[in-house]
Amino acid sequence: MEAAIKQSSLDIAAIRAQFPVLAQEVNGYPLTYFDNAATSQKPLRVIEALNQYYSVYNSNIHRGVHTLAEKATNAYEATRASLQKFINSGEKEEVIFTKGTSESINLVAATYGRQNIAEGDEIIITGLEHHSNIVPWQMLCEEKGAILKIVPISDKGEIDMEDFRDLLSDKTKIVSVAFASNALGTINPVKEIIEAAHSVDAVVLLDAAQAVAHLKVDVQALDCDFLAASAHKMYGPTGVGFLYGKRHLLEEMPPYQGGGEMIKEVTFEKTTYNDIPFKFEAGTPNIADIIALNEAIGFINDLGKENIRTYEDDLLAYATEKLKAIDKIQFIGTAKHKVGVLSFIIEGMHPFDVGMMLDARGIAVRTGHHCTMPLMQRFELEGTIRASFAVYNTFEEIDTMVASLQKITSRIN
Ligand code: 7TS
Repeated sequence: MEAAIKQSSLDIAAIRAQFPVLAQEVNGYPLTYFDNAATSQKPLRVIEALNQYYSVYNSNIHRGVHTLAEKATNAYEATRASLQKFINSGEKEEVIFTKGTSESINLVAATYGRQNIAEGDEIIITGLEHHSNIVPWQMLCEEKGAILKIVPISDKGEIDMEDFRDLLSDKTKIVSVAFASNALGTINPVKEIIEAAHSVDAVVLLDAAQAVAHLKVDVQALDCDFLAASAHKMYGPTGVGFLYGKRHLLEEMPPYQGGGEMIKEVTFEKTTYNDIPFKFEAGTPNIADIIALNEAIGFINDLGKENIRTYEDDLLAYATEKLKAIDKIQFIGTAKHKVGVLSFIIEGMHPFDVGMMLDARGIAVRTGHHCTMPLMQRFELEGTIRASFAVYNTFEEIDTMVASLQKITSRIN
């Protein structure tokens, strides 16, 4: 198949114009930013929302009677309402603001996990998880004497549902899996996983860090119990993210941290806790960034998730086809269903060196283990070179990367 540039319904030039960071040269070359799985760039409307908050209505939320406090509170809560629609949760109280995916998973492990996991219980994850979806469960298992079970990963980078079903039993209490893999791009069969896990009464957490900006996420249709994500991978600011949880679970869970805002009444003898979501939002949150996240959601909604998905799929197909021309390239992760992540190695070259040489040409890729060391061990690799796409990337940028790789690899022949 000849790689083809497909016409998108999106105006990519107009989209790029909204991202000031893209209009620069790096090391004397126009920036090609292919590190979107690590963090995406931010459109002007997100940057301006931050500026606006600090310049015009900086104020603490939920406590003040004054005008600025009310404005800040309304804007903060407006983001929660937008997120509710964005992931189609039944109620906005089911959306809790956190620092990001890592904190969201830690929150569940430290509250639901501590409350419900006992010695001999089992928690299932897959072999492609990010460290953020491994370590909190390991810590919990260590504390409780529980057992962490791992669904193996095939050579293509997929899980086999039969393997997953084999691990499921009455002992399974939590299943926590990536919606999509940051290192390989694999989209897991999450709907099937959830149905199977529910058949043994286990709860399911989806790590949606790599899904929210690229795939349709409907927590009610999926029927997941928890879902974690980060704003900074969906065109929003760093330092914020969210946890979705079903109301009855969140209500039964103990608080994560103590402090202001999460209480109803405090005496030295006893404290009663606030209702959800505030029970889980102790202290002054990252108000500005949460407000700016609303603009990131607006940016995605205005373009349309379906349009974004189609365009990124075309970029991925084009890049996969074009990169085959590189001598001694080997793709790591060739799953049937993938988000726009392309991991590869070049025989005879260290990924880090390739990354440095691409950077010298203004091309930003990620190299290394991508915080998935067990997955790299599975492929007997130290790391890969990873190009990951966002809606502002272009076919021409892919041509630039391929041409650069051709030059780089010609030196080792
Ligand atoms: N889960 C997945 C699937 C991720 O890709 C990441 C971050 C996280 C969890 C953690 O998110 P955080 O916002 O709490 O840090 N992934 C990457 C990456 O691929 N390169 O840098 C960060």
